[in-house]
Amino acid sequence: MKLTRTPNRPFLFLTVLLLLALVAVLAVACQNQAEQNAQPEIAGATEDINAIAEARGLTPADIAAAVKTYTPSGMHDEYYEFASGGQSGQVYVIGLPSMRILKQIAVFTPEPWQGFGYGERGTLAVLAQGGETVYGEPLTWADTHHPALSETDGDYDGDFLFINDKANARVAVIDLRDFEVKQIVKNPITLSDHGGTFVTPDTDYIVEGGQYAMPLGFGYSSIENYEADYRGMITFWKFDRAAGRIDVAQSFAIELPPYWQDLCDSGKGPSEGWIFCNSLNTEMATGGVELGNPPFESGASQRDMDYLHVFDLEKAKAVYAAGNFDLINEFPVISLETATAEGLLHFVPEPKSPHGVDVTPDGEFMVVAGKLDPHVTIFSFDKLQAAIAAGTSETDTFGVPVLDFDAVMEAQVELGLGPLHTQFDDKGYAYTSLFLDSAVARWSLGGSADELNEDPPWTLVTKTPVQYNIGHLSTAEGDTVNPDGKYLVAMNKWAVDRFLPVGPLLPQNFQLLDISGTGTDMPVIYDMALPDGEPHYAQIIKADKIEAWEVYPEVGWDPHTQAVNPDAPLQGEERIEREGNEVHVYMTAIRSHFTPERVEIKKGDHVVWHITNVERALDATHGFTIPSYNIHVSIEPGETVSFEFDALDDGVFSYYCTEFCSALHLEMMGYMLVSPEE
Ligand code: RUQ
Ligand code: CUA
Repeated sequence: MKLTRTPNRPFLFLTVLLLLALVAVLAVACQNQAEQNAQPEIAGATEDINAIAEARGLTPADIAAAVKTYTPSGMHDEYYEFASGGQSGQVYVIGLPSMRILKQIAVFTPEPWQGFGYGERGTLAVLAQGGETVYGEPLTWADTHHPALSETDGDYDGDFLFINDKANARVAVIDLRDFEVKQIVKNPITLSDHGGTFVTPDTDYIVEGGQYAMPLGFGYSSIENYEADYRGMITFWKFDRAAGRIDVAQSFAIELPPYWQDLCDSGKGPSEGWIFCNSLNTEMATGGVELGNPPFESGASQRDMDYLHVFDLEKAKAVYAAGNFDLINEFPVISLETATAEGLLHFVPEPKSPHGVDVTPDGEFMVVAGKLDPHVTIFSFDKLQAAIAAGTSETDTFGVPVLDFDAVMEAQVELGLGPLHTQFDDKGYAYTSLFLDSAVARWSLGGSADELNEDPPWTLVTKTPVQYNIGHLSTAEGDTVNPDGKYLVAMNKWAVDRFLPVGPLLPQNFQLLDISGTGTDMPVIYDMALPDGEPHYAQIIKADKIEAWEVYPEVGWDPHTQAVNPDAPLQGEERIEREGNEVHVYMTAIRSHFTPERVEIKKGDHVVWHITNVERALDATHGFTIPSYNIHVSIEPGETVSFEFDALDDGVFSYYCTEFCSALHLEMMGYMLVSPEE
């Protein structure tokens, strides 16, 4: 056999070469032919497009929408959209205009693919930072709410993303170099939040506003003591950009009346250093319909006006720095009394059961939408300053100064039913979601933005119906001092008739609107079903602002320290070390094997296992699991992960790679042999 095979090798090689040459010649010939035929083929394709459109019942507007959004294979999107994943506790990363989902970032909830929360020490430590349930178990879900991109000079800088958990009053920090969550902080004085996260224009602070009033610090008090003992709050988390972490030791809160603080926004430009938050239930309704009280939804909607909370953050920082605060659960809280005495909190009446407050890109105006008022109300920052300087003798029940509505109000624009949130573009337009009308309203701003379009200031320009019951909307770079316009995403709460039926729980509907035009030109150009509820808010950033790593910078990288792990196993240094009944496994992964391929331990051992993916190739990720141990990790190129467990039972456990990384991926495995105790 040997003798006959050897002489045949050159012949085989020649045959293969000849075949390859033939293929190349044919390919060139085909290409030439295609180039010669280019003209007739395009004409043919146009006819086909019409035929296809007719067969599918597509209108010219549909074709235009398709052309605006279709992103051929290999072409990248223009924008990233970071959308909260609602009850999934995660964040969605979506490309615009294609609306393709690029990633789901694990934040508050275990996520199997990324191995987040499945044994890996670093991810378990991040999840544990989020605190425990009242039963002492770690929290493993969240109601992710408002993502906020970090800003420099009021513009998204693409470095970090923050998001709050409404259900448990937590805030998370995501590093956009590797799109991984690095930190979760639990609010030390309240259980749920709503008005977060919002950043100050240089990301010095991350704002977390409260929601439902309660005794601060979690204790019990009878609801009959609501006015005396229940309180709202706002927390200012200091962000340490160099460390990429919230600096809890430099953070503080302000005690607020037991109204329900709602959404907040940060001042910018002239209003930088000021924070604005809505409130509802200034009636201080406490429910108890069963006792003959009005139910919450009407009890909290009696008054025509609630209070816009206006914070002077510079003053608050000075009061905090002077140590003029109380400690609740060891967390600094500026009392309501101090806040009032120091003049760092003012109220402005706002109609009616307000929801969103949004500061215009020039920082001159604050736009408030009242759910039960068909107008948006625009307040002037200049007028606000004048009113604060003039002073007022009017106060609320708790002694907080209340400014005169007419003195601060600049304009009101009637838009329709159920206005909620407002975003902005580069043409001097504002866009407000109308929940009850199921529409997006475009209206023109006044002030310095007035010159950017032909429309008279403070007027409704057009409305585009959306499907259905829109909550938030987001425009490209819409929360910055410099919005792009171009696209708007309507985040609809109901989908009803938009998609194939999938049972009683329907997908959510993100709709993309083209807002590059003016006047009434504002079509819906894409419907995107999202298989998670309730994706709440999103921010959209230019793609070129994100500088994501392709692979980790060096082999042995620990994403939780963003540095090389000095104990990372490296190629040639793989080993198993035993100290008493503690065993350390130092393993490397590369296509297509783990080293070592056999790990022999004893029943009862405590095992600490480290794996480095020594690959430097883009996308050469390996996964790792040991059956029945509930361990799963993802090891991206350069990364080192560690996990630990007790070998509880003797037996034979085949560990293997869970990413289809190579042709011999199925062979990328090994045996953990646990021998019975001696
Ligand atoms: S708030 S849908 Cu929970 Cu963001 Cu207005
Ligand atoms: Cu590594 Cu499959």
